[in-house]
Amino acid sequence: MTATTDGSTGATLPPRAAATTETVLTTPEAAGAPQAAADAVRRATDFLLARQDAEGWWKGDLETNVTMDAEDLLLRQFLGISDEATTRAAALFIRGEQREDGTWATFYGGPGDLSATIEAYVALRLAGDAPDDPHMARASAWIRAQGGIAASRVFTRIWLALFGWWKWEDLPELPPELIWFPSWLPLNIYDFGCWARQTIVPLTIVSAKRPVRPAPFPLDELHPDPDRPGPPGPLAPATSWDGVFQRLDRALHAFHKVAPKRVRRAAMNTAARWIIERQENDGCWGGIQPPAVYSIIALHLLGYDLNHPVMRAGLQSLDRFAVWREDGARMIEACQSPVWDTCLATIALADAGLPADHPQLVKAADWMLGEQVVRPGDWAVRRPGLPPGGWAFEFHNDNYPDIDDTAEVVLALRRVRHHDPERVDKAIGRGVRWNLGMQSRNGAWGAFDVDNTSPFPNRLPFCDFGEVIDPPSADVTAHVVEMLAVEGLSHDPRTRRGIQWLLTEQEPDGSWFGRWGVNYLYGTGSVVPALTAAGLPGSHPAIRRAVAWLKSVQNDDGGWGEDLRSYQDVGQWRGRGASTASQTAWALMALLAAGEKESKAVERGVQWLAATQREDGSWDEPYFTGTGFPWDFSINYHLYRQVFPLTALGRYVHGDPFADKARGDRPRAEAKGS
Ligand code: R04
Repeated sequence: MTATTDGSTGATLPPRAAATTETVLTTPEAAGAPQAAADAVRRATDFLLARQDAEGWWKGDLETNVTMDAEDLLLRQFLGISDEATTRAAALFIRGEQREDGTWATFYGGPGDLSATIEAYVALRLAGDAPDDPHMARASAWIRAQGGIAASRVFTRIWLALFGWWKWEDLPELPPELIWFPSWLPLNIYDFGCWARQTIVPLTIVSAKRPVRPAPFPLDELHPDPDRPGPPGPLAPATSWDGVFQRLDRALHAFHKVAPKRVRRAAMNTAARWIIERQENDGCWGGIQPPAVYSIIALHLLGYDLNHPVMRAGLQSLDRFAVWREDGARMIEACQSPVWDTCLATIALADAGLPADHPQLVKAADWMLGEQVVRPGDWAVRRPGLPPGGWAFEFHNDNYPDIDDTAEVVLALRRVRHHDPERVDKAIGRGVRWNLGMQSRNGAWGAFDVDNTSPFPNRLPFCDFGEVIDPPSADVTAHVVEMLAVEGLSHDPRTRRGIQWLLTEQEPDGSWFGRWGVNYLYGTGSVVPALTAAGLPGSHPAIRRAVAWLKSVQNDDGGWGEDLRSYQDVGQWRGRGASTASQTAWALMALLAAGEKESKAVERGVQWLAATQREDGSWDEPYFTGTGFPWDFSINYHLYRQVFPLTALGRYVHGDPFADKARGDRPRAEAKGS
């Protein structure tokens, strides 16, 4: 078990949230939960209302980890466009994230992460920090002790190979000819989750080109042995999957040497066209930072000048991922969350009791209506006949609307009284039809694609980081089921299959796994409200088991928390961790949906939220409660601490918003047929 910055060593329960909660536990509990909740709702409402953009959206910072910032500096170095001000500001941020032991983690309080620490270290060297500066020496000593560069992930070694700090031959191969695989062939690009697909296609070009720019300094201090590790160990048996894919990688290395130049060139050109076709209006790719970075490098290697419109727009889009902080530090967001934040904020404000025709809610609805994606994207490869109608998470991501955002936007739009109800109904109808069309074979829903469940991408030695497929998950499926229930489709056979799948996914202890939020608290907090919205009574055995589980993991302080280590060590950490505002809210949302309003557990949870709220109506939340890829990539959504407590407290005060509507089964705006 690894020590963390807050000194926790992995005992059954970590210490209570540091400074943040303790300093504000001043509200007298005498007021009673209902009064405390009403006061908290008022203050949280004001806080949120004051933070809406004039255009109607909300957007909190999306905080991840320093690999984003380090790779941004490495990209600039590679392209020869580093500038001193940017480097200095990024270095300031990276330095500020280092911990006492010299490491960087990928989430608050997490263990040192080798790849992140290597990338951050190299970025600081680019910024001029010397290897024998104490903070640098601590980092490199730790890196060596962990096995050095050789033990880092593939992405990290690719970045180092770009400067000759690692050998291209010692990286797994990924050939550009992949772009020609038809969509029925295993390992074709549509077998990968869309984020991996958008990352991999440009990287096939980079790894075919094997570029090496002059290293600005040596990096010997990051190898445990200056003579480098020898070749990798013996091959796994040819009859095992590992063995098969290792041999495939060897064959691809051999192919790299003999691939006819004209074939390679043609494959890379096809890949380049694929990339350019998917560039968004604002110059980014998929609304996420990594594909943009790799796409720019790939196109550059194919001869695109930095002044080419595609490149100019791409580089400019990268600047928009930068958040400049008051202290002059520059933080790179992996992704931006305006649509997600706006639908969640709209729901929260409606739950808080704001009138449905409040001008700020109408404004939010107007903005969301304008964001609906009206043209096909990559999802249409598996659903060619399905009309578009989803919503994406980001400002610009027309190629990759997601099922989760679509469900939540529909739920949000239903909470607003808009002056053009027909327009809203039409938009919702298209969204509902799109989500129904994106149901996977097993009756559940993934985030971006249908039946994205191939076992092969994960086997590639290249894919040693994160998730590379997008199989259905309980949290997304729950959001869709809740939305369909509110649309009066509780008894539709498609909804029933979703419900059935959710019931089979329940863990023996009564919880559900959280794919896109941490973790069983997110899964359970998503599924229980969906099941009750769809008409399951609070007395249903599945709901009772969930309630019992939630009560069993409530902290002594009345809140709930779940450490990210639950993704690694379920036994120790499932539902366990320092209380946080968003996770406490998820537990409360489930308990309230299950009819537990009068329970002691709910009262104590509400009191915890009320007591930890700050003067200005906000909550503090250093802990990361969002998930990009379980364990490998975690997210601190800076508005989660606000919107979920407001929803939970609002529902405590005003009751279940769908109490009468959802359980009826009158179809509303759904476009029938299709
Ligand atoms: C919360 C539910 C909405 N939706 C999930 C959206 C998450 C948005 O944030 C991110 C999404 C990302 N994808 N891929 C990456 C990523 C990062 C985000 C990504 C990260 C690292 C690397 C490559 C891709 F912050 Br390397 C989809 C369901």
